[in-house]
Amino acid sequence: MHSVEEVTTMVEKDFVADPVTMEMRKRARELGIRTVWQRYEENHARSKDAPFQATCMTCQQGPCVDVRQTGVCGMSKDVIVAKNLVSETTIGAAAHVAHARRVAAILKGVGDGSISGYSVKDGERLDEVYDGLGLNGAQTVGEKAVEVAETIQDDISKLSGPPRMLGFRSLEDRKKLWKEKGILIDGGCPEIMEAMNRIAMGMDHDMENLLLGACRLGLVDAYCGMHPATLVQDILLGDPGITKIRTNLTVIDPNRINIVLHGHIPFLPDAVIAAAEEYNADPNNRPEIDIVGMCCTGMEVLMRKGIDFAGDILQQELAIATGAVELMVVEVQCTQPAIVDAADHFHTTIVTTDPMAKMEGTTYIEFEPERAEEIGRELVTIAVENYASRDHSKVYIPDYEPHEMLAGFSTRQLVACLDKAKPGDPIGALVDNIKNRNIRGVAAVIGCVTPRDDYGYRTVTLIRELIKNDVLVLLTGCVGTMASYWDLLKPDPTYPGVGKNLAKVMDAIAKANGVEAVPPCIFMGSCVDNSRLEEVLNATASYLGVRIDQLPAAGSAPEYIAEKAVPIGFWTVALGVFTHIGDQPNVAASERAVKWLTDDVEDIFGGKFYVEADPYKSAEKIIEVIEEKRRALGI
Ligand code: BF8
Repeated sequence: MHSVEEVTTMVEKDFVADPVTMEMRKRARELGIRTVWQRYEENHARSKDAPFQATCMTCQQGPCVDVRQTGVCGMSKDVIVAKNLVSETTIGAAAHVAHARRVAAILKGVGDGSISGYSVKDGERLDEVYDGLGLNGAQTVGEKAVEVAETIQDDISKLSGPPRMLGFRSLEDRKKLWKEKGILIDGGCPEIMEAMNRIAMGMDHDMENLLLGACRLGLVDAYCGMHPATLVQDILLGDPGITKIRTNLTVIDPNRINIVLHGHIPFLPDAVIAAAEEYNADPNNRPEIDIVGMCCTGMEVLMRKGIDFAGDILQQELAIATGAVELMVVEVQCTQPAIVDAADHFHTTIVTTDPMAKMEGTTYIEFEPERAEEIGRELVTIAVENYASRDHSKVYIPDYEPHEMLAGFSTRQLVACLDKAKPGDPIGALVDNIKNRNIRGVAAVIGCVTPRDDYGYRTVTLIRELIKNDVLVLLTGCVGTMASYWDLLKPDPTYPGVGKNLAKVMDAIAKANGVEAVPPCIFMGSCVDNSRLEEVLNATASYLGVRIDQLPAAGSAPEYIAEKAVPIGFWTVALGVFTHIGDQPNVAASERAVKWLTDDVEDIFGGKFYVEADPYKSAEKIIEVIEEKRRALGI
């Protein structure tokens, strides 16, 4: 358990915070725009003890705040914190299932011809998913698309029986274990309903049963949310290809009409990009439109379309504070409602597009996939017309070059690169280097960015420590793109800061692929692309003939903030992964719950949570775990 002091802001004197973000924070303050850091300070000062208290807001006998013995109903602190955690996990899983639901409907519409703005771009992926789900009999691409879509929809809704996607994407030994331990799930929506049911007043009062329930929601998130989302996006928008893009707020070009795409589901963004290209193709239309991405949608469009990335969750008000954004299009998740206040200082129009994510003070244009092209053009027109209202004297973009980022590493791209290094045996190329200690182990560093510390401190320091010690780092989510601001995704043949053995492997892979260098870390995409990480784990475990929990591998979400991260964490623990989180969820009031999450659960699934804010200590522990796993494997 951690003391209050340990989880408050960390600042290290030698750490250089991103100067662009720091300068824009100052600019925002001068303009009277309250940023997330300011709001964090104000709120944290009042609520810093809350994570260490058991508080139940469920029924009207309460609320029971900072429970000392039991709540009014007699509920123990252990059960209160477990119920609260299940609640958070349910919300996170629901977000990813809703994402999958939306994209499956588009796939179905493309298949049956009712949606014409998208098409099957990756037939190979469609075939792989169609076969993997055990489907057969379809004659045409359209029929296959419909069947895959309906299977995903069935996985989401079915009352009994495990999702077919789980059968397709997880290893046999895991499925067996989950069945034995009673967490094999039914359809996503019934699971979410039962999770809400079990946390209703007077229902589940067994802490372990509740926490196992959170593990179930981890599986819901993965197999009814992230996996289908990634797969449908690959099928319809194409498998990512390796691409070089630029990052940070300075990609916003003061001489262009700027549209920021913000959210998580890249279908409307795809239509906006197409409409902007159409606009730019006419030489009479000047200045040109520039599209930049933000948050996970930004990661989706950088991976597939080579669109520059303007900012993560903490930078959204700052993007508007440049004064050069005509339009911010938001679909779902991770939107800070404060962008409306920021936009009030400028001409920026914010358009919300999803019926479950409306925001007061914005323009609402619902995204209907059947009208994608038309809506894309409508949004472009809004941006173009709004450019006339820009006050050029208020434009302020820090004078720094954007950072370079080599991205687009889907699992297939990664495997293709490895295949060049060891033709016909790509996973062998990875495993050989793990066995001979050139790569000590693999760590996936994922998730959000917190306003707690010096911007970037925790993640960047952790990654630097890992790569220095020859740990291969795979990245997804906001921490991944943020890492690029410290050039951790820039190919450099001198491999600065990379351990000499890991650098040797990277150099060999680069040479085999005919390029000068590969980046020190591998960026694999958005948060739903955590599904790609399971592909890597499964392939490696299968190749070695071991379980996932035996691999010299670990996961880390050093700065998680969103509820979505919580079911992802329970999923990785249930997969058998040692899972580091930088901040403890609000469970510290229960020693039993903390012990279960950080210790007991390992006996069940082979994975567990480990909480540590300090990046040096976290890196040390991850390396220690990797070494233990190596010893156990005799390598
Ligand atoms: O899904 S990393 S802050 S943008 S939750 Fe959100 Fe976290 Fe960013 Fe994407 Ni993922």
